[in-house]
Amino acid sequence: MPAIVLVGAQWGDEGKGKATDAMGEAVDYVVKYNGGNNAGHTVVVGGEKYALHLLPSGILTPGVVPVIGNGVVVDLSVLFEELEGLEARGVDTSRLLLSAGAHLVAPYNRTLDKVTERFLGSRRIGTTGRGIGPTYADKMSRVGIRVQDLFDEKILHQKVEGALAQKNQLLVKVFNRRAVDVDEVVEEFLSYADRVRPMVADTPLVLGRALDEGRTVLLEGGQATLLDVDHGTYPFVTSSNPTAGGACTGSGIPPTRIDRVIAVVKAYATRVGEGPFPTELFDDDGEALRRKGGEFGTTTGRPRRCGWYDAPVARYAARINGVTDFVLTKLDVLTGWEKVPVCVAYEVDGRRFDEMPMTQTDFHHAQPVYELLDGWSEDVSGARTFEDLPPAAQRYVRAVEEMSGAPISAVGVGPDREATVQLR
Ligand code: 2SA
Ligand code: GDP
Ligand code: MG
Repeated sequence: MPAIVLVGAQWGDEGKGKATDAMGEAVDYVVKYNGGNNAGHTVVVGGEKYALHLLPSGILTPGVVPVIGNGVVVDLSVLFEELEGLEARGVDTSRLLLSAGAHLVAPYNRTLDKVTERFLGSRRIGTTGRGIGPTYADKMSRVGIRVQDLFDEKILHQKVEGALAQKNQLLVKVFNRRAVDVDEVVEEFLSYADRVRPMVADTPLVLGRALDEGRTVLLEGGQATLLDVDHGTYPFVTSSNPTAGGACTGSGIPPTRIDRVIAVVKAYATRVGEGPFPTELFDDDGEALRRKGGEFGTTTGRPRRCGWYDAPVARYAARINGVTDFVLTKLDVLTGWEKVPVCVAYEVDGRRFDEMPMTQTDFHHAQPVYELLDGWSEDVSGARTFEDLPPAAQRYVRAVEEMSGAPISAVGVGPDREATVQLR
């Protein structure tokens, strides 16, 4: 039975949290498979606003089993802070499962993230400063600490010692910081062990069995396609695989079990942090999109860079992820423009590119080629069927669908769970 992947098509903050939450009772398990508390999902339920960072959005739906997969990096202090915050608001968090294979964000990796960014100066990535990059680097270098290590003090000590052998040299000699004490780190990790124990599970086994029993599993991507370490705008990316392939490695669910890949795409584009963004606006239109769309980071509060819809980016996401359908979000934010530009191709030093250029250098120099679509002035936030939308908004939806390489199955017209137009 079905495993469904849900990914971001652009640079993140497309509204994946709302889209996951909206699937609600139709799913039995919601699995976060990449990233950590660099993610930020704002979900509005009945006027109540929830900001989630590390927990899967499915935690808000009664009956759903939320799962933190092996591909996630977990900051335990944030995990418990977030759980306590939800419990205080009456959310039942007792069903949460945590993969024994997930990696832990060590305190020294938070420090390294911040000092490395400062060290890079103008070449910085604009990370969230949550230690995500250094923790994935440790995983790949085979000096990472995993959830299961919390239950073997001897191994934990050995691993922390191993990880710090090189890092302390770096911290002291390059970054002019004091060395980190192995025992202090081990003690901090161990202080969480008893609370973590009941939620730890062999999640690939649990999910495999759930699929065998006919349950529906939703694999929820953090960040987005163009922030993917392999397929994004490297090096201005996060250090994991938010794309559909990452859903398999980050959860233990094989590709043959995936039936549907939904990509969430905003009706315009935004980006946080550094890196190329061809349709970025530096004028009043950009400011208006930011204000009307509330485009500020859920995790760090940073203002998001804003620009027009980029169809080559959407087509790229459709191809890389094998998208079966798009959820188009925030159409309501576009109300009020007489004409809405949509990027249909790029021009790079006099050459036209209909698809994403192969090299970063070309993408950095890409100038958008715009088509102007008719705008609308009516408030669309009350629309619940396609026919409720004004004709120009209908044409906008159909035009971007035509350009983006997969059908649109739903359109978001407001932050609330109900503010959605179902198309199929
Ligand atoms: P990191 O911290 O190593 O993952 O940063 C690397 C790049 O990835 C970007 N990134 C994000 N972009 C958009 N949204 C993200 N989550 C938060 C949100 C962001 C926030 O939902 O609003 O609150 O600032 C996210 N997480 C990582 C990041 O900007 C770097 O470009
Ligand atoms: P995510 O990281 O992809 O989950 O997205 P975020 O939650 O970081 O950012 C999306 C923001 O847009 C949140 O504040 C949502 O409440 C809001 N949102 C989602 N869908 C819509 C929509 O259709 N219209 C409007 N106006 N806001 C939306
Ligand atoms: Mg977000």
